[in-house]
Amino acid sequence: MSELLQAVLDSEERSDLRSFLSELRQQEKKYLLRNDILNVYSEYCSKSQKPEAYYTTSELGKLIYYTQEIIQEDSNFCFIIRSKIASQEVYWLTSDLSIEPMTVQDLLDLRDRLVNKFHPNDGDLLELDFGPFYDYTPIIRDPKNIGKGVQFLNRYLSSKIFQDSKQLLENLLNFLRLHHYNGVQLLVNDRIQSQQQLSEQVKKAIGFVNNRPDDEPYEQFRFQLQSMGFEPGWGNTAARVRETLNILDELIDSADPQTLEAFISRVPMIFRIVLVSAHGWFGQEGVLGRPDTGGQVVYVLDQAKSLEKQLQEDVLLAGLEKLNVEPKVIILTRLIPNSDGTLCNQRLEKVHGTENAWILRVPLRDFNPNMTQNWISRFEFWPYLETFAIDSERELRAEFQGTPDLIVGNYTDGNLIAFLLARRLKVTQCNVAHALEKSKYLFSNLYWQELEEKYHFSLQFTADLIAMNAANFVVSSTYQEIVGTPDSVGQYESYKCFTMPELYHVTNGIELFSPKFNVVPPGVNENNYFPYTRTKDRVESDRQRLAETLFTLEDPTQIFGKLDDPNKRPLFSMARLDHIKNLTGLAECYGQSKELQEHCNLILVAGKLRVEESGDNEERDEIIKLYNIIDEYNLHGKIRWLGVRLSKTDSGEIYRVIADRQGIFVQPALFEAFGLTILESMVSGLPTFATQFGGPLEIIQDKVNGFLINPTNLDETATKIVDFITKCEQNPNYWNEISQRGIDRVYSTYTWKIHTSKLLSLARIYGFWNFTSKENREDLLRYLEALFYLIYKPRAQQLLEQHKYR
Ligand code: UDP
Ligand code: LCN
Repeated sequence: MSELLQAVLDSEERSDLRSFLSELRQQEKKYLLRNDILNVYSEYCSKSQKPEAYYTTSELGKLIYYTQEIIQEDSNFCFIIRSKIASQEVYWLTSDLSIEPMTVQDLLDLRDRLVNKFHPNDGDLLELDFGPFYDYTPIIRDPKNIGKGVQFLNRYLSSKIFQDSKQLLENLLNFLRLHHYNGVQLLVNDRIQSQQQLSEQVKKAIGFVNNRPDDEPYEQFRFQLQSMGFEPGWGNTAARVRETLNILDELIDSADPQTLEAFISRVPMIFRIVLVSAHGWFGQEGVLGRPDTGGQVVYVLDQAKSLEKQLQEDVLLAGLEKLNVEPKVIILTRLIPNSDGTLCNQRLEKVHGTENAWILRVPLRDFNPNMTQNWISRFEFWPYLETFAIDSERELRAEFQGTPDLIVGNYTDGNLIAFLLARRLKVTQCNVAHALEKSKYLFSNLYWQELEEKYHFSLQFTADLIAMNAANFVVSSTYQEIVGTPDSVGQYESYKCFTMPELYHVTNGIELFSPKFNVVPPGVNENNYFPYTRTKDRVESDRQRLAETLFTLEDPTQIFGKLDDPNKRPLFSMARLDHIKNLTGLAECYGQSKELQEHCNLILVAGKLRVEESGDNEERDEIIKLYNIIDEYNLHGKIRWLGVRLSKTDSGEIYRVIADRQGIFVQPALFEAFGLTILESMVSGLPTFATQFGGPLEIIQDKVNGFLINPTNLDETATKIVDFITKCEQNPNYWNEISQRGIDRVYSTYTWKIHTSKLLSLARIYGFWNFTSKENREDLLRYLEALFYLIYKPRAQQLLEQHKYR
């Protein structure tokens, strides 16, 4: 029995619970989510004239705080209580306060009945349960360690070496033998045949390099090492080879997690990487701000550059330079023949500033040219993934003249393609979600049938389940992306248990305590985004041109609004014009606050200015809404709305121009998975106000290096910004303090260097783990394949049929 429920029943508040249930019965809604529950509770408290402290400190208050959902059926209730992160308890409460625990199956049936999709005569639905497949793997116990998979795995593996050193060291030796580059053996050769020999030869080799000067190049003693059983890959100088051998020696003698990680991180096993970002516009110029095209493109491009650099450094340090080892990174995306002035119709494009990182664009098979020659929304892209993966395999093999060592998927479609490719190529698969749509749209699974025509969630959620379970490891940008916060469910967590009425029930969709989850936040491109005070790195003519564009230029084709007083402090935001980005909410907040209007102008860089220029439903709705708000609150003369596509350099400079005027950046999204614009604005030195819903909650430390806002509370948001401005006016240094702390926060925690060294280290450790563990993934992968062919594929084919007539 839930301790929270029991506490209420054992106290004098038992009758309060009864009255609260009666309040719930008066509600029109029968399915209440957390916000609704809090509202009903607050109404109940005020109606019953409860003292203020009761709201939070009473036993009932505590129960309500942890209750995520309440579902009413007849006059009884189902309470879904999440008293701990990543775990839920479900109870059935009757009017006489008897309480019964409910099984997951009962809960899913109840939800189905709610949408009238329960037909007992039809028998049961397909039930998906991934739980048994995780029985093979070690599981994290404490929720606070979720997302620290690799640390856990290192501890686990090193304790195994300790317990059963012979077997694991044998595995390690076999693992070291595996590595080649273009047919050249790396690390160990046939002269070392057993773990015993490995241990002896390592000591001998250490003795040998100990007598050589630190900086002696590896090439000068390569052959002596070879005769002892060691091939290239241990280091580029005597000092580096000695260091690596010493780490291995320590690992053999007394394994601990740090030594294991230090050693495996040095194993030269990754030279070729594929980053799959399949849908939409993927390019280096002229694509950002288009529908579906935002942070993911920025993330993948910056990651590719940083990975290449890191791989080059690793190759150098491992002493592989003379073998002509050339790391290569390929971003795999779709080719769009009608490319609207972008380079998305080019097969191969080099990534700027790299030696060997490329964008490889593979065309979709020509089905109906009206579809496949044009941009396709991410919600419609599903029928093309399988054939795209098959065609891409051939192209990748040709480009690499071999196979890649790691495949990283991005977003649902990229992750599914990564699964298909990794399966065919037998390569480590990593998943990056960016944003999981399931939690973005309320009741997206329960009412999937009604939403299907527009969103095709049945395909998306099935693809998510397949890819996230198949991945060897998952990289998330924040902890809450996996398991949320004490009062909100995480994005991955929302896949744990849900119903797709009439399609399937998911009773255990993902193991959140699996070490496959790793929090590795992205960084920010430091060449484009840097503090506004670094004047020597700024181009004066760009600064002037962009200041004019932002505040005074008249160009009705791209810019709306003329400012009465362009010198007022700018309140700035930049985002795609999506509903969830809520720029219209920000405009409304500004419109409702006379004080904000007095102190600031509102400057928005977003989407397009005209409905007829947009091919995206949500963008069109938001354009109309924004014009309505401007008229309703008469914001003419106070607002500028720029429907421009900025070049990469301009998009960096624009933040700095706002900072020159001691402006403020506001990110008002209703939900933001991570929020790269927040890093960009902070590193530029702009005090940043960002949504408390999602990733920004982890990026910003409230009132220390930025501010968190509840964008649905317009009044409170306006007051927070006005308070900040007032404080700045009283103490002119306050703006600088927050600005500097924002800059420090990004440089200390969010750099691409930190990201890629961690990512590569993960790839190596998981490579080793897969090799050594007895885990049998084949049964899981077969189950996932069955899902793909039996559920995903027929539905994708149906959608393809519909595309025929577009
Ligand atoms: N961006 C841009 N022009 C726009 C809108 C966005 O250059 O009109 C860029 C922005 O600088 C950031 C990215 O697109 O690098 C948006 O990333 P974020 O993670 O904030 O949001 P997403 O669009 O991925 O949801
Ligand atoms: C998608 C989003 O919605 C953003 O919140 C992220 O910052 C972006 O991807 C990059 O991961």
